[in-house]
Amino acid sequence: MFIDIDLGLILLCAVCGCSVGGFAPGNITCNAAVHQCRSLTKARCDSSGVAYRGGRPWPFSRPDQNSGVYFNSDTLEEIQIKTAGNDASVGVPGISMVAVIKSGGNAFHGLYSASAETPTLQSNNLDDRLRSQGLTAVQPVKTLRLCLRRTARHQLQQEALQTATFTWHDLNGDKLYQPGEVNLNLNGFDFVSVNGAIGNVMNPNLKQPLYSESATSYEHELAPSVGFNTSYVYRRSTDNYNIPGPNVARPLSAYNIRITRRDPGADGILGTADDGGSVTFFDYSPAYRGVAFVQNELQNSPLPNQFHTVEFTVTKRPTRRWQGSASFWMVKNHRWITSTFNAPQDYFFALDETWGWAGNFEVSYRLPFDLLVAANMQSKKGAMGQRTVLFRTVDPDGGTPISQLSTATIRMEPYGAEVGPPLNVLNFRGSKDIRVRGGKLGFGVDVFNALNSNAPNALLYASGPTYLYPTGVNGGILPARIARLTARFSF
Ligand SMILES: [Ca+2]
Ligand SMILES: [Ca+2]
Repeated sequence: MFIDIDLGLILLCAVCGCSVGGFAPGNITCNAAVHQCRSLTKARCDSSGVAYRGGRPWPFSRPDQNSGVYFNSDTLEEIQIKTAGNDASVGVPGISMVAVIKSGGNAFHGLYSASAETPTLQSNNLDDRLRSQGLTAVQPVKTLRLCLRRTARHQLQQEALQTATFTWHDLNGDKLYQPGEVNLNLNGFDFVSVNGAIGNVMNPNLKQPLYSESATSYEHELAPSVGFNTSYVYRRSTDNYNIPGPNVARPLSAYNIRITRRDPGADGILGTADDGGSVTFFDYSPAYRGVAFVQNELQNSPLPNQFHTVEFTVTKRPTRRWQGSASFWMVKNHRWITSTFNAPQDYFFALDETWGWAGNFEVSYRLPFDLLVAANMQSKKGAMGQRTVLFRTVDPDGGTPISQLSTATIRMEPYGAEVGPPLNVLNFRGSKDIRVRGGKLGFGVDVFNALNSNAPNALLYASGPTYLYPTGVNGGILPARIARLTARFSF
């Protein structure tokens, strides 16, 4: 249970929507509009009753999942927030907000507000499948265990600036490291990789990525106070790069050791029904082993990303007691999952050619006695991804070991081959204001996630026991349905 009591700090119930389109569709995120009303003093919130994994309390798990921005609406005279249907004058995708800040005066004004959520106002949206994956609303669950087997490596850390990874030979089999079990020579036979400044080189010709956008929109009045808007946006980014960039000291031709392994399928276990075919990838020649052959250089990728977005919106201006809007957009992606290519396998399924979509629906109605009721629905395509397999050093079938790379994570299918259930979030709000001497008294009730959806925001795609498990804040799923009661007095 938590109770916020804010003196002069207002809970702003801005219904946040899905960020549309964008240069990085991986970041097309839906704030789910649930539990969006936060005070400036978020640290006072307790998280009991909220789903979480691994026994770790999430002190801020219930607030919005992406935004770190909190508005104090008491400072705003007027505000307009559009989650969709922006015309070409809005240069960036996503939410557009226009606000007029209050001007000062000699008269003293303020607002007192209190709101409450309790476990009795909260539902549980866990089902048997999620419970079997270790999610629970009331108690900590088993921690995901990382099993270190004999191929475990020893890490050497120097002043926390860089990390070298070596192959560890547990010569006496006691599962403990003793000096002499690893050749710590950075150019020696046990060297696997290095992270940090030691392996990075400057590229004086590096350019900043260039983002360009073309947009066009069309508006038409369908009826008095009802408008239709459609827009098309083309976005393109060039000269993209990923930190730390490709290793220029180890060319593509160095990857000349062919390794063929059997795909263990989604369960990560060989010899079961879901096994796939064989996959071939490459390890680099031992001649390129050692830190002398690590020179990561930021380089502009010649491969551009492109996005086409179309959007349709119908808006009803506030007349005859009601207002509302409905919008729908789709985006066609042409996005490189990585801009860094070293080994031939880095090109495997590296292009995201998916379609994304989302929709918003909002309506509010003013009943007699100044009772305001509102509903807001957001839908969004489910989490997308592609299955990967982590191939370890030793081939269970006795084939060539991955001697230099040590391990290889391989994308096994096109991006978007895995699509989670759509995210549908329905919220309701009712409020009533009463004029009293010296000010205005208001009462409100919100119901967030009325459908009690448990759709995941993100999933794990690594083949193995946790394949397609939800991951992230709140166990990776939408927070359960919850009601909030609010009272406020403004003067
Ligand atoms: Ca040992
Ligand atoms: Ca299998």
